[in-house]
Amino acid sequence: MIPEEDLEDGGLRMLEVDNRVILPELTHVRLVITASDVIHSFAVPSLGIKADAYPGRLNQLSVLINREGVFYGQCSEICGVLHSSMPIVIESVSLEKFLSWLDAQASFFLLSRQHVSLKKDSISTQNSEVTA
Ligand SMILES: [Cu+2]
Repeated sequence: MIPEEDLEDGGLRMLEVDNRVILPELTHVRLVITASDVIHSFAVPSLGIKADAYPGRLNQLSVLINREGVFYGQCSEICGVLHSSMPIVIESVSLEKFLSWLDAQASFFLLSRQHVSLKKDSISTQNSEVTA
């Protein structure tokens, strides 16, 4: 959740998130839902979807979004003291925009992995210098 003082103009209080779920429009998508701590409920009323998220179990939903847009939801289970701080935002985009977003994400994670492996290489190089 984005704190109120960090909201941009037009941002919705208590509903904006750091990372939106980006999905393509006019495409059948299956969402696999789970939890890592307690029981939550993944609900986006404007899309007509709601599914419980249980630790150690997988639950699934199918969704077909007919248009581009932004859809807001929240956890709808009383899951703990931070229950009111669990917004969900799904952004539906065209397939072309989705694919370019996917490429950007892949590049980002690939660069991140290279950065990590470079760090590991420098660590092992340092260790071999010490042991040699
Ligand atoms: Cu929750």
